[in-house]
Amino acid sequence: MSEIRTPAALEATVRACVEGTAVLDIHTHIYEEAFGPLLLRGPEELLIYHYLQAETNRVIDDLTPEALVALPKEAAARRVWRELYEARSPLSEAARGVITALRRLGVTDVRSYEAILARFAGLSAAEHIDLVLRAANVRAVIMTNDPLNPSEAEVWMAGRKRDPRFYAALRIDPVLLDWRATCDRLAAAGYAVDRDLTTATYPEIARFLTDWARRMGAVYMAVSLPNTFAMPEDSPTARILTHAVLPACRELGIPLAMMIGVRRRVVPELRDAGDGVGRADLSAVAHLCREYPRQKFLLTVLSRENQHEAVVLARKFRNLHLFGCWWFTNNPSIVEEITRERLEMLGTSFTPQHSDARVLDQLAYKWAHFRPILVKALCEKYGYLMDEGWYPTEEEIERDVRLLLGGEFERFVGR
Ligand code: FIX
Ligand code: ZN
Repeated sequence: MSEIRTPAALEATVRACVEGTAVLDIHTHIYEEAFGPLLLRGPEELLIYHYLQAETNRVIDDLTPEALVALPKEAAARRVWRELYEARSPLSEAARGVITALRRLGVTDVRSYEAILARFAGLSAAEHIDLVLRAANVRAVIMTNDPLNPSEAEVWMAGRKRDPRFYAALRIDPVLLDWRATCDRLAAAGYAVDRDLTTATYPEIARFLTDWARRMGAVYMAVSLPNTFAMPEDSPTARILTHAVLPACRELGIPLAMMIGVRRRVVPELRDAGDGVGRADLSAVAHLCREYPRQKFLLTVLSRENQHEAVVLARKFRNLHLFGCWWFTNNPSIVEEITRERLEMLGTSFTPQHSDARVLDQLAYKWAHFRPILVKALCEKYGYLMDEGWYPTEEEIERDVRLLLGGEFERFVGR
């Protein structure tokens, strides 16, 4: 176990460990092969990512937002390419990401649209998954699974062979946030539920959740919550959370992941590209962690203004695990700030990033963009220790990086 004594050796070791450690990506929207067309992949899907639709919408005036998002895939991708890659340089994080992904996946001429399409033509889903996971050095991903999506439910009910690199997470937004509409769907599926949330309805909602979580082998339940989320409160969301979701999580022994701070459909015509952000009141999270000490919670927050408060909360509660730089915070300048802040207050006891990939190929850029930021942040922190005569070994750095890239999450969830 040789100690690292110089800044150059530290840099080289941290870089090798961060690049060489295979990641467990704990929140994505991609699917394993068995889900067929639900798995989005390839250059056209990369280009029509809703982050890029939002950026294209800003620079055109011949199409309304509705018309832009309604373009067929091929035309939409070409239009994004023309506006964001030909009429101007792809400097934004999402636009740059497409170039990084294409390069890492073997496109040699990233200026040629035809060469880009040709690189992926004829690739099977299985080959594509192998290529991307290898290029991104991702060992496994956690999907986002919605049993109320009929195309998804059909695959689960068919019980096809599972890919061990893909884990499930049960997404429960419709149950918590749109009870009136969801009630009818649960009733149609054979659960004795009532729109008025009678006492007998909660165990039936919990039964729906436990049935699906077991069918999927869900690692956690997850919900994206608006910035107005409040607990305790007399609202359908708070009541269902208290009387159905938490009992179901308790029975299953799994965490609840809360992603807080989205303002859905600020510009509804833009669909996903029209969602925004708002500052949340995290006393709701403090309430839950305190009232349910044996329930584990995963937390990520969307507003930059909530990040520091979230880290302080995580210091208080061992049943709270912070993860990822979500969506509008997944920009290098903000990721660096948040990662340093978390290392400074939590050491290694958090998961600094997830990809949120909606398109398989995005794994290649999301992780390629994150790793150098982690290297920089870690070198700073080990460097401070070395200044005072604490010299880390390669094995210690490897261990710490493993914790940050999935190991600490696995410890937290007990897997
Ligand atoms: O709610 C979520 O899981 C969000 O990550 C998505 O809905 C969002 O549209 C997204 O893709 C963010 O990266
Ligand atoms: Zn997401």
